[in-house]
Amino acid sequence: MVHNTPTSVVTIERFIIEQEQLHAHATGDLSGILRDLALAAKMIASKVRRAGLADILGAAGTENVQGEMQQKLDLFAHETIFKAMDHGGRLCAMASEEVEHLIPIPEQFKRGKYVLLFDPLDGSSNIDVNVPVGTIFSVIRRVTKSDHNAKGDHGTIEDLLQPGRKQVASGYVVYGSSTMFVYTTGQGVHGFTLDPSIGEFLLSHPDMKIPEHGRYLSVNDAYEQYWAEPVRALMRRYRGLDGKREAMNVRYIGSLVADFHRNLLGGGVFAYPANEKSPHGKLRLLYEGNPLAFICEQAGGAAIDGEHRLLDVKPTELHQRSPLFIGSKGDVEIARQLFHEAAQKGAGHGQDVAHRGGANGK
Ligand code: AHM
Ligand code: MG
Repeated sequence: MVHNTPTSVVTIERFIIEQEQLHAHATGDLSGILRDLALAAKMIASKVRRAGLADILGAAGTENVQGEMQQKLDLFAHETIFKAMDHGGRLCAMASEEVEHLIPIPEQFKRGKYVLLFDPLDGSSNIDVNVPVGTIFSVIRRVTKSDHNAKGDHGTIEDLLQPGRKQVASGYVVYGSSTMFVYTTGQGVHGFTLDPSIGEFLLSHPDMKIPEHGRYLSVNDAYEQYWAEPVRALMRRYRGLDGKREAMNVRYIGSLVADFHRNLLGGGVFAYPANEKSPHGKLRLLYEGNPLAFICEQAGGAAIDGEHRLLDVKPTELHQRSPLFIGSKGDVEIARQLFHEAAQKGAGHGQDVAHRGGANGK
């Protein structure tokens, strides 16, 4: 490959094609999905950049499936991704954090062998205060057959509800001081920065790796009063208060993609534990947890829901929530061990809900 000299300019399109050529049997479908997503990301980026100027700023006045206020830009991002992806003939169904049910491919278009799950604009409540937001996506190969219809059969809920380890690609876009597109197809994690003057994502962070132990702890402390004792013990450990490790620096933006991206580069842990008020945590397994877990593992990190590897959780609902501990392998392992010990002692740790199914509620 030619992209490993520091001076070569590699567009995301070219990189995707080069990666595809590593697979003898690739049909180009996955590459097409990634290219369409990169186009959608550019369209969303250009809108987000103008958020403070355009009349688009502010709440749209409707509530999404989880009952949160949708921002106008959430709707724009959702529509943009849907319209960029519906007609390529590569997908048989989609699911979005903004929509309650499976999103079918319109009848007139061909159906393909993949499903796409996405969070169109995560952290959008931060837009009004000019904080980075992000898009997260996950691509999985369908499990149902597709040979009864000339245009291919529609995908089903079974195609969407697969464990995260089945992902063939995942990624995120962070709309920050620059716009970055970061993705994996299981061959490392690669980051591209948008050059707005030419409208191209250029390879800027090839083969990203997260340090084994890191500097940053990202968690919302306001929930401490609602955490189970093992979570409190874990946070004391991360903060160096029990004398067993050096204190980490606390950084919490409250915008998952931005928090995750910083920790991927600098090392550390992002934690959204279950708590008394949100017994399943807040973050969604399919749109947030799994795609970032695939990225994190590919970068050498880890992601768990408490005791278990996140990518092994079998989802039961589209909008299922799950506790999330994600980041540097060594730091996530501390959480896993501590929760495991608490469970052995019979104390429980309140993070094991994702395995019980029906984890949609707060
Ligand atoms: P959203 O999907 O409605 O935007 O919510 C998800 C966001 C994440 O970006 C962030 O990590 C989390 O909510 C913050 O939640 P909290 O305010 O409870 O700390
Ligand atoms: Mg979200």
